[in-house]
Amino acid sequence: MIFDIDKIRQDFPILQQKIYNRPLVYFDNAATTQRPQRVIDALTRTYTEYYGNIHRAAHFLADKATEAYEQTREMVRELINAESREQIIFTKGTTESINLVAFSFGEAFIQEGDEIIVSEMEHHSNIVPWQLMAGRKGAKIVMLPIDDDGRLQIEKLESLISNRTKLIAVTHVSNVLGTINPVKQIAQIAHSNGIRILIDGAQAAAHLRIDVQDLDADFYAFSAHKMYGPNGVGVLYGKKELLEQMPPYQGGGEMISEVKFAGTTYNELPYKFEAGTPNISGVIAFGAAIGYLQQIGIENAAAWETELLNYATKQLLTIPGLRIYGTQVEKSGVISFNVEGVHFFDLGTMLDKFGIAVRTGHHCADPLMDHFDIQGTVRASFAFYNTKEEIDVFVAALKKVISMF
Ligand code: 7TS
Repeated sequence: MIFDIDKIRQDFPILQQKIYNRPLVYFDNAATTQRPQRVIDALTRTYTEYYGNIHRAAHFLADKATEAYEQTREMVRELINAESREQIIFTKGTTESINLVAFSFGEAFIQEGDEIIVSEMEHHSNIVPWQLMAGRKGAKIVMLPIDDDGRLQIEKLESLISNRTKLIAVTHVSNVLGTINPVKQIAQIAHSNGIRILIDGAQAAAHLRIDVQDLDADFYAFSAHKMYGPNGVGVLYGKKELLEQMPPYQGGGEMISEVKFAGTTYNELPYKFEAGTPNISGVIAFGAAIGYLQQIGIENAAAWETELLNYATKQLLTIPGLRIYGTQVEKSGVISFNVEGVHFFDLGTMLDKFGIAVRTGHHCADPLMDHFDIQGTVRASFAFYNTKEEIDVFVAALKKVISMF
């Protein structure tokens, strides 16, 4: 045991509950994690002590809220080792971060006939925004395939790159397979060909130490709600020279410098991309989540999650007819599987009756499902607050459910 798991679990009030009179086993952390009391307190404290609209008013509450909001920006900068706070843009989540880039980068840099490379294992939110942009600009999406182990075929990348390729969009960690992609190497290939890279960090930010400068990411996107923070808050990191050249994604308050009917000038970074009143309390509470995660230690969390992954994988593989999708060594704590003769949806529904929360379905990754010629899987995904005892309960329940079919 790397840290005191009983003590850690006490920090998460929701984990203390019983579901259908059984202790909750929460294995849906890839969809969204749960929040420690500290984050819930930060939300309440914001609303009870220093809530006001940020950046605009000359009064005490607004000043305090602005200070706390900007403090989170600095914490995010430090967390991912960005050069400057101007490169940290708050959005409502990974989805909005990617849509922002697809729109604004598309407007600034994509011409008719240009190409974007997108991997076969992407979540829909790293596919559809590019398709929308491609439709607007007359650009083309080129797919980077995976093999049957759930590995990106990066040896094919060079051959997919043409003189029209402008950007590679790839996930750091697959939400279905758990595969940790060699994004630093992909960035090197991209840059040696004069191409930009967007990394979808939704499944990485809570489980890997991210260093955007070391990765040499042009864009990096992630969500607070998958990092023990509030929902409705996300981050886009971007290289300054790109963000400066990109037009605003949305128009409104805060993103302007001066508005005249004859023409408007835009605010400086990062505010150019933060139109309107943002999720003030959410961003402030995200700061509390980052503080908590730093205290646990991302490396400690990852080591424990890997132990859980290995423990669960070993047990699951003893079940006849069970197939795991995604068998890479470089893998995060996500296990997607099917059991021969039992529909994934039935498995998920029955596991719920044992108080076990897993996700079933296509996991917003239809092209990946097509690769394996399946409609969906059962997915168990772990966080540092999960235990081996919970895995024992899960495996025993799974065996019981399978025997019922
Ligand atoms: N990218 C990846 C790799 C994801 O796993 C998700 C959400 C997103 C993007 C979108 O993030 P959002 O915060 O903007 O919604 N993934 C999942 C999942 O696997 N189950 O529910 C949501």
